[in-house]
Amino acid sequence: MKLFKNFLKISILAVLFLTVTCKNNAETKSINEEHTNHNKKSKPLNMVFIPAGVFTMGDSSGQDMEKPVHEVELDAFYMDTHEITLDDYGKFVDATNYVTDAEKNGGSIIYDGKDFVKTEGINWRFDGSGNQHTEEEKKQPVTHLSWNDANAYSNWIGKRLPTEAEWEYAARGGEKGYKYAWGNDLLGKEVVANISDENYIKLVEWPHFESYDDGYTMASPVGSFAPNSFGLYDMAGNAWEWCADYFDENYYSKSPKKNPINNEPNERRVMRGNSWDGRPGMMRASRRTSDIQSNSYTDTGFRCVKDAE
Ligand SMILES: [Ca+2]
Ligand SMILES: [Ca+2]
Repeated sequence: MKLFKNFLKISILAVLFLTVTCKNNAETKSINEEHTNHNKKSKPLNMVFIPAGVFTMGDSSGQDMEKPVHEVELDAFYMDTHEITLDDYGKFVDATNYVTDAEKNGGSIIYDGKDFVKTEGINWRFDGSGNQHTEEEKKQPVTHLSWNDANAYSNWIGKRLPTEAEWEYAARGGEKGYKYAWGNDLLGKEVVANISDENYIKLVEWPHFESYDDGYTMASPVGSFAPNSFGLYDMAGNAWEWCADYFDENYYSKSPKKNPINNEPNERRVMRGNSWDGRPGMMRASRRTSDIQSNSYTDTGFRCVKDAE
């Protein structure tokens, strides 16, 4: 009888142990594990799954507009692994005969050898120096696009521009919430992104990162550097990326916690991620900027997102 009682005790303890262990495993499944597991199953082509989650948006050591630092909760979504390329945008224009704002509004801004100036005839088919892109450059990010042009492509392909919060959450790479797409340290000598480097200073007198050579004066083919921990490329540098929100520098003091997007109309839209024109500190995932939504520049492009079902 005593033997049976002991057996019963051990059995009950074993069941309790297994129940608690299983429960803990379920609870501790991380955002990044969820990201990896989902991506193994299914996802839209050239997109990655970004799981629902809560993250800390903004930076107390950043610009005033990056404050107050606040918690944001987002639903899951898919994000393009790469910036939209010249190849991608060419397919859209071929299919729709879409005319960009630069073509309607007197050109776009390029470096003319002395300065960055708006130049008649420049549009998405041209590089940052005003040369027509070659066939070999088709994997570079499409630029010289306004927010309107980016939004038109996104609608055509059945996706949308990311909200500013989605963009920052994705750039920070998961539960660790990195300060930069590549991690928390400013930057060492390891080449991790296309920024203003030793090549750029040869072209233009501009603050750059000394002794850092990423190999590119202006745009690089998308995905030329390591991805962040969500598998997203060029979330720091290469091309600036338009986001869906209207820009408001005070938005963080009034934004809702869940799925924020500033839909209060004004003429400016959010841009994120900086470009080949920016120094390392400017690559902070939380850093915000904006422009008039019909303006285009030599280093401004975009990528799309899609709701996860
Ligand atoms: Ca560079
Ligand atoms: Ca970028």
